[in-house]
Amino acid sequence: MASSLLSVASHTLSLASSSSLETHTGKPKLGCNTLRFNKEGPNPFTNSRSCGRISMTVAVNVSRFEGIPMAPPDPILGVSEAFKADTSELKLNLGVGAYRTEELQPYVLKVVKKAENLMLERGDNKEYLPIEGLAAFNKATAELLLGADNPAIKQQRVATVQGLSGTGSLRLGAALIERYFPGAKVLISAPTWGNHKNIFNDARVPWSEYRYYDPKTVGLDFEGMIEDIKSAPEGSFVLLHGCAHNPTGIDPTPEQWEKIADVIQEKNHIPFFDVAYQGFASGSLDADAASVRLFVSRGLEVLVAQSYSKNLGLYAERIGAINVISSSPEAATRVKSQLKRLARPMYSNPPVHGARIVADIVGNPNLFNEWKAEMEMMAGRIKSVRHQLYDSIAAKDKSGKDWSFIVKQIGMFSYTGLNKEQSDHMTNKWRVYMTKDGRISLAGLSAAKVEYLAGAIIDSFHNVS
Ligand code: PGU
Repeated sequence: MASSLLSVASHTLSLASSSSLETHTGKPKLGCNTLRFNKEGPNPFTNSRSCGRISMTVAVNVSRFEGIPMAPPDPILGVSEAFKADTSELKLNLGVGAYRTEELQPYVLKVVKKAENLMLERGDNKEYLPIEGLAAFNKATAELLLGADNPAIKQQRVATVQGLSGTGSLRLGAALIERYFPGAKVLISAPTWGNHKNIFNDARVPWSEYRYYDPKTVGLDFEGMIEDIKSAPEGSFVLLHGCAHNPTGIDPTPEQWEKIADVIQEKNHIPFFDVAYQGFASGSLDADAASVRLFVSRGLEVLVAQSYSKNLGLYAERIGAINVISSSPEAATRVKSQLKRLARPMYSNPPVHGARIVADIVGNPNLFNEWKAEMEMMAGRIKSVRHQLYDSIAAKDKSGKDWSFIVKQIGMFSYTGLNKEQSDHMTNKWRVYMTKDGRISLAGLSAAKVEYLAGAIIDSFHNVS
């Protein structure tokens, strides 16, 4: 009985969806109306649907959402949920890439608090922003990325649109690719940040992977990377991590970046940079933007998604931008108009709070310097626990295994090389929460927990296969 009800229900659902398709393609609608009634008035237990000459009544004790399966937990944000649910005193969250203090508490930058106070003093309003976002933010963010005196900015070849942090900005870039480069493929590093593939899948942009990480050397598979970029169809998009590659923490050297740019240029590919860690890799905003600036200085057209989640700790404010550097100001103007057109039906216009914070900090030399000092402090703390972790593992592990990759990697993460079973063991036995690809966020580690973590890693590595 339930199954026959279900089949009627799903039939009704398919009629409903075909009618909406016909509306989309401009064909006349079938004129479906969903009514609920009986002689006494509305009946909550039946659902009568009339579609032209077809009419049926469906009992609604079977959910209309029956066909929707349970989604799996998110591989990164799901780790934070599992961590919260754990009552153990030992628990340590090294899953999400979010900065913590030595006391393992979230950190709001002092300079951010100052900017927020300024906003209150000024009595800023909450009016809608334009679709493209806050003008002062867009100017500041492009300048921070490219350098204020970059010729591309002077020649007005940069289209910048405020986005919903790094993710939303990548999504806008993906939507632009889908609409104006139909069939073009995006090349993604193997491995990469867990959400990249979702973003391009949902935007219906085909992608394939290029080799990046070599488990044998625990380093960059540079030859493989170059080969794969070379053999991709001309005019592909190449997604590159501007600095502090997530999850591996392995970046190309400046010489390797030059060679990557050579191949991309030869093949007429379009680089698409994801810059989520500017200032967080080295502590210097300029040094961390060098890869992007190199490509722009060669006159290449480049897409860049930026995020202020990490470097300003504005995770929940959802502040970032998509920049498209074009070869002419006219192209940049048209691209910007289309980015706005893509944003409007998705979320209309972006939130103002984070944009004001960034614009106020970057636009005020005192606040800007305070930010740089705080960022250096955060990057420095992460570097320090990275070295402590290496020292502790190297001292404890008598097996002769070379753990020096820990200190060669940069940024927030260490890619430990632990496999899924070993990572599960880290969580199940040691209550160390981490992603299943063996990545740990060093931003979530304190000096006090280093010894404990070192013991957990050694145990998981040697005692679980
Ligand atoms: N790009 C990369 C390479 C990232 O690592 C992240 C965040 C983003 C973009 C997007 O960050 P936004 O907050 O949208 O600006 N990665 C973190 C945060 C958790 C997540 O997966 O969103 C991480 O732990 O990998």
